[in-house]
Amino acid sequence: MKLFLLLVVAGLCSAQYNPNMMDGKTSIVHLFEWRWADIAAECERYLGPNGYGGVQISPPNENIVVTNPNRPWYERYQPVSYKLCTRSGNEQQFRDMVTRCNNVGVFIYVDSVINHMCGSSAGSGTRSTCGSSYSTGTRDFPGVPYSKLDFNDNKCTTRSGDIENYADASQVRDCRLVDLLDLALEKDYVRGKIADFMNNLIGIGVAGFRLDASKHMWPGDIKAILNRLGDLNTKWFPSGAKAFIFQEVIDLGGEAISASEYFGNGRVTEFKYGAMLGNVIRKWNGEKMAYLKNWGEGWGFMPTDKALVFVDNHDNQRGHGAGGSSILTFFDARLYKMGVGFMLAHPYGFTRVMSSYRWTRNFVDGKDVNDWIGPPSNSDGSTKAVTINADSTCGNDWVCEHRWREIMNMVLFRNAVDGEAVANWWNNTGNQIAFGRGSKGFIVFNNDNSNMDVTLMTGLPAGTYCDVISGQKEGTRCTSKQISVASDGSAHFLIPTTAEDPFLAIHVNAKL
Ligand code: AAO
Repeated sequence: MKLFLLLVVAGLCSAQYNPNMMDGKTSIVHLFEWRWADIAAECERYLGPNGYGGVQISPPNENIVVTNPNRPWYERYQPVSYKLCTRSGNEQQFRDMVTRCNNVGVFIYVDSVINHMCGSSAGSGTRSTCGSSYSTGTRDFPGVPYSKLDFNDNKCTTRSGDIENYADASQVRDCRLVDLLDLALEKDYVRGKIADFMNNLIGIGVAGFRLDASKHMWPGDIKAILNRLGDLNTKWFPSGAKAFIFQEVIDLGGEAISASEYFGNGRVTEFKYGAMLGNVIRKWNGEKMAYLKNWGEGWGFMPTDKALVFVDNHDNQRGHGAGGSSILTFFDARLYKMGVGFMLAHPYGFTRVMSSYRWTRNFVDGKDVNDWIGPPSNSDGSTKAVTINADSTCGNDWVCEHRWREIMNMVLFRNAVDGEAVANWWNNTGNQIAFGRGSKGFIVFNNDNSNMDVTLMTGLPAGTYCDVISGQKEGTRCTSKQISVASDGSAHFLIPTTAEDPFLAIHVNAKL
């Protein structure tokens, strides 16, 4: 009985760290600002067949329409109601996306903005994505409904009503983040409205949630909301399965609030990961790849089973949030592919791949003044479709990093080596490193300014393997480089500094 209780409790607790993905899948992709119709098609034509386990979607609920600047991406972080109605699509399109993605084993993770509503200076009107009215002066959001009783105005002690000092945990949670009207999450009524919203999504079939601005919510308030969530839809998930939870908490150290306060609710974003990996790959601050030998907890990161990791996210790829200029993005494609390649090869954390749209950066005094630019859109403000070119890249200014051969193939690498520990680590004293994952896969990087010509122990069974960075296995041949592993497990690697991608990876599913 004691054992039974222990199992039940462990089962309940462990679920929110578990992404609920299909067996053998290990990564999700953030399809930032994509339309639901495009995501549904992408699940069927690309993500399912190419090893992706899920999609983080942009906030699906109604938001205010910001016109100055003109339709920035960030308007979606200013809710007006919980109706499923945004530039990405309406409720029927949302349901169609969830059903079609789930049916091909690619699950949906919803970016949930539950800490706040829109900015206090928005005024009043019906300029929202579904026409719901709002009045920020009186704190009225009839579409929910919320009234002035449902906000933290009385709890916040700063003069401006905004967060003024991140060293004070109470104001970070009870005051307004950049003017956004802060919901009173300790109220039963507010918790109920948020739980209804999330349970509606669970009923439709989503697999989990990113909790936006979690640092700005008390961990206990989040817990109280999570306790009200029902089990996942048994049409696609085992009975008793709970929604996967990952909380956005920026903790680079040195503030009043730490990420560990949120471990009891689910996983937490590890922002140190992308900031530090960027420094290493760029060789800034004296960093070098050889130091990656104890990457993970050894670098002061949170425990691996609590971490959600990424090279860049929708904020720090454009200078919002945290991380600074070290963050690697598609703008630095060669370095970016190495960074994402390393992330997907290394066992630490649960991995999220970023998929962006292109915009023209314009740095003024070190700040990109175009950081607000919204998704590719038509003159009426509607978001442009994701078109697919003959070479499988995307059109209409969608970058589709997740379709880059090197990145997609490393998602498949991660699936192939899932559960295997780092093995056969090798490094020179600089930026040439190599490591395996058990006897399932092996990766080699040359980020030095000299050619790499080495014979290394891979730990892989003897045979001929296709390099999945310069090409891949197609039928019975390799489309590019091939590597032969000798009977003792060793192999010869040659990576010139001038290589288009100065790294190389092989795994058991790409063996001839
Ligand atoms: C927009 C306008 C505002 C306006 C507001 C209301 O830009 O001027 O007042 O509307 O009208 C996004 C945009 C915002 C936008 C908002 C609403 O980024 O610009 O405001 O939508 O439309 C903090 C939060 C974190 C948040 C991040 C952006 O803690 O939760 O700011 N991220 C999420 C979303 C994000 C979204 C929201 C939350 C809001 O991912 O897209 O905002 O829903 C420190 C703190 C961090 C803090 C940063 C930035 O970080 O630690 O907690 O993040 O500051 O304020 C070093 C430090 C690092 C520090 C960093 C920056 O790296 O080590 O700790 O510097 O100083």
